[in-house]
Order: sequence, then C-alpha cells, then structure tokens
Amino acid sequence: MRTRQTDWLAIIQAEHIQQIEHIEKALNASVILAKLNADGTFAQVNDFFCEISKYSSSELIGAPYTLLRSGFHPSNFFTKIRQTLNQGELWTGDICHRAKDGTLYWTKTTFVPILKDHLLKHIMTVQTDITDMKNIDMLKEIAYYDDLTGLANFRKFKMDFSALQHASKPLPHMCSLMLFSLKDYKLTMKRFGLSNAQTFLQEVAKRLREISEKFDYTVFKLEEEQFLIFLPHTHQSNEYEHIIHEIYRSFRQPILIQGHYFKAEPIIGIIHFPEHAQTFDLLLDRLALTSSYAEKQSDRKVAIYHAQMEEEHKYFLLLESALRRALERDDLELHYQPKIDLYHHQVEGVEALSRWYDPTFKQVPPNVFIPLAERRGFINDLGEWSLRIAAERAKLWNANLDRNLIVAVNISPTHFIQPNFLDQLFQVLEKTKVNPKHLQLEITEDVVMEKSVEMHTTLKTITDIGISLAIDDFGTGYSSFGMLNTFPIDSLKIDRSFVTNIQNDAKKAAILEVMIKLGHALKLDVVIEGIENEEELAILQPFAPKFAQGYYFCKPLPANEFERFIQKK
Ligand code: G
Ligand code: MN
Repeated sequence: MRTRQTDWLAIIQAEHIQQIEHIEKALNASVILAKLNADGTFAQVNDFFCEISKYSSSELIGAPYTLLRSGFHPSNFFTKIRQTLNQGELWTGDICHRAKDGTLYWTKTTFVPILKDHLLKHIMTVQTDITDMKNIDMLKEIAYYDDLTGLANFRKFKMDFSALQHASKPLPHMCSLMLFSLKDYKLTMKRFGLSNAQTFLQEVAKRLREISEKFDYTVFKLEEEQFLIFLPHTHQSNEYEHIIHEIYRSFRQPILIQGHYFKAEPIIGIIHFPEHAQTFDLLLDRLALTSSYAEKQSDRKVAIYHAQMEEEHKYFLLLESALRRALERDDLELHYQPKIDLYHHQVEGVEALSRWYDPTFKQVPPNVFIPLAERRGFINDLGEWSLRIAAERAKLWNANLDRNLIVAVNISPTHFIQPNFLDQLFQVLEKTKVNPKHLQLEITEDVVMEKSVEMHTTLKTITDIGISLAIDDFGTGYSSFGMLNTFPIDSLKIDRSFVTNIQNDAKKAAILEVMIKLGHALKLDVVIEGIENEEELAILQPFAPKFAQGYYFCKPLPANEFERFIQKK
C-alpha cells in the first residue's frame, strides 16, 4: 500500500504544477474531503462533503465532527479513532453518519493525522460513499441470519442447499439433515416468559455451534427451538451417530437462567439425501415427520426416516380428524369410576374418564387420543368438553341422588397451563350452575411443583371458589414433600403402579404404607388407585387407607350404569 502511494506522489511530482490542480479538481468532484482541527471541529469541507451530509459549509465549520454521529457505532468508537490519530497513525474504516435531514449514510473513511513537533495539528479525512453497498450487506445480514442467535437462517440453508445441488450435477450430492428441537420447550417457556426463552435459545445455539465446529457441519436456526444441522457428506460413515452422542452429552448439563435450571431434552430427526427424498420440499416434509417420531420415543428421542412413517402418519391424520369431528358432534363419552370410602363402605365420589369409540378406529384408548389432542393443539377444546360434561353430571346427580357426590375430572397439564384455563373453568361453573364443592380437579405432581407465582395463584383461585384439588398418579412424577404443605391440595391419588404386583414386592408395600401415613399426617385424603383384586386390598388394609378405586370395586361405567350402581348401594 505504502509503496503504491509513494509511487503516485513521485508521478505527480514529476509533472507540472497545474496537474496537481487538476488532480485536486478530480478529487473534489468524486471524493468527500474535510480538514479538521486538532480538537475535532471542522476547518474546511469540500462541496461533496456538504452534499452528502446535507449541511452547508458554514454550518459545518467550527462544529465538531461528532455532529454527524449516527448512533450506529458503540459509544467509544470515536475515542478509539482519536487515540489512533494521536499516535500519528492513519485510521481507515467504515463509518455510518447521520445527515442533517436525519437520514443515514455510510462512507469508507480514512483519517490522516497531520503532526507538527509530534503534536496533532490537523486531521484530513478522505471518504467515499458506500451507502448502497452497506445497505445491501445489511439486508443480506437481515435476510440470511437469525437476529437472536447469529446463526444462519432457513433462507440461507435453502440457498446453500440449492447451490450445492447445482454444483454437483448430474449426480446429486449425498448429504444428511438433522432437525434438532427440544422436548416441552413451548410449555416450559410459556411459564418462564419471553426474555428467559430468548436467553435459553442463545445458550442452545451456543452449544450446537460448539459441537458444529468440532465436526465441521453447519447449524441453521429455524423457528422457535428448531435448528437444522446440515452434514455435507456424512451419512455413509455414520458420523451423525457421533454428533448425536455429543449433542446428548452437551445437553445433559442443565441450562441455568436467573436461578432456574432448565433441562433441555433434545429431539433429533435425521434424513438422508437423496436416499430418503429426492426433492427439497419432500426432504423437509419427511424430516419434520421423522422429528415427530423422534419426539414420541420414550428413551433417546432420535429417529431416522423410514418409509413406514408415512403410513402411520396418514393413520394419525385420519385419527385426528375423526377426533375433532367426534368432539364437534359430542360423540365422546365420559365414564365414571366410583371412589370408595373404605371406612364407611360407601361411594364417596367418582372419577370422570373420557372414552372414545369410533366406528372406523373402534375403541381408542385415552392414552392415545389425549396426547394426540395435546400435540395437535386442541386439548383446550377436549378439556373444556370433559369439564363441562362432568360439571353437568355433578349438578344433576347431587340434585337427584339424594347424597353428596364429588365428581373428579382429569386435567391435562398442557390444558392446565393455558392462559385461559381459569376463564374456561369459570364459564363452565356459570353455564352448568354446579356447586364448586361438587367438583374436583385431578392434576399431576409436575404441574403443582411448578414454582412460579402464577401457578400458585391459579391453584389458590381454584380452591378459593370451593373446587378441591387432587394430585393424580402420585409417586410417579417429580415432587418434593415440601410442596404438599405449601399448596392447597386436598387429596393424594397414589398411582396404581404401587399396587400392581404388591403381593410379590415387599418394598412396594413398605412405600405404600409410608405414603399413606404421610398423606394422613398432612390431613390429606389418600386414595389408592388400581386395586384389582381382594388379595391386593388385603395387603393394604393394615395401612388403613381411607379411599380406594379400582376394577375390584367397579370399572368405569357409562353414566346410566353408574346411576344404577349407586342406587343399589
Ligand atoms: O391417571 P389416572 O389415574 O386418571 O388413570 C385412570 C385410568 O386407569 C383410567 O383409564 C381407568 O380406566 C384406569 N383404571 C382404573 N382402575 C383401574 C384398575 O384397577 N386397573 C387398571 N389397570 N386400570 C385402571
Ligand atoms: Mn385420574
């Protein structure tokens, strides 16, 4: 650079003096020029400087250079430039200025310090307008990169992929794609708020980027917690197995945000190109499908595309539309299983359980259709339906059956944390005019364990209006005994897995005994679930549980059969 500059000077010096004037003219016509005083105020400006800054020369002269400050650069930006110049060195870089009319313009800028006796006397600045170029760069940045994580986005992936395919014609380039997402992300983040969700995603991106650097693959950020991992040549060497291993290792470490530990469980779908799909769109559709399979795995949530997935997918699509239709037409049913008071040998309450019979799909078990409604986003409607029907029954039976009967309804955690859950509950109470005392909600431990203030308030609001709360499947989830004291819980329903095979398992019996004692000590109703025979009941009797449910006493019954059952008692 330096030698070239010197060469130019030599050329100019060798010519006549008028030529320097011509060169000056040329400079003036195409370059933005200014001379600054040592204190950074303008001493002289050329026309081009005025034109681009939209200030007149009289407005500029005497004013500080920072008059053109745009706010784009960090606050110490000009201080750093000044330090360079004070040391007698050139400064070159891109600067974003603000013109008099408020618009922004970019210049490639050089500041030249003019020193006298080692002291800065003047500063010459030579600039060229690069606004258009910068705008294009910034548009590219916005268009191809994710703001939050700085990772390339889906649009960039699409471009890269098509470039790769184009370059490797006539044979398609073989590669693999992984779709990375996180289990229960939306649920967790709904509870912890947007800003925590963003910090969380930044950490997730950071971990994925670290692994990507190790394995030389690219990570793209898709929507929300979805990331796309592009493996250029790997599917034959099964390198993706190592990557998955690394991802799992990395995400075993919980993410700490503002005192909360977030467990991030990866869900990974994998597809190979062109083996599994030959076009871009098909590739992505099938990858999404594979990911939804991965999500359903119980252990490691990883799946590789398989043609059979398509068949099953069609089945679930049909099942979904049948379920939606059944809900609309009121074709679902609630069955009722009595809850027995073992001390007084009578029916104390009843648990409402949703049942669905479809002519095509036959009897579909609730552990199939409830998760389906959760995944497909209509658990709200399904939940509202069962609340309403159960409330109608509670109203009717308590009016007609000449006894107090509490009807318990199972509430899916996904439904319970919806922001409009309480509104829905109030609407049901108003519509059905049921006495809240005749209604109980069964929720799971994990919901109650949620430490957020909102959850506490929601639970309290529910019990304040007189509805009681039971913890369902107690002992299977994640709970601390401390919470039994702090939360307004009325009842513990001990999961039936503690009863199954109790005859042959002394440990189970010991655990049950302790749970019953604990519940009673905390003045909670304890309900033993899933008693199927006399033998099981006999083992339990010495622990004196007050309430029990199970096939041994009665299976869940349709409403009319339940009425007959209870009238016989
Ligand atoms: O999670 P929850 O306790 O709400 O589950 C209730 C389910 O357990 C219902 O589907 C019901 O039919 C079933 N159930 C009720 N009693 C018994 C029983 O004694 N044995 C078994 N295996 N299942 C039962
Ligand atoms: Mn239940």
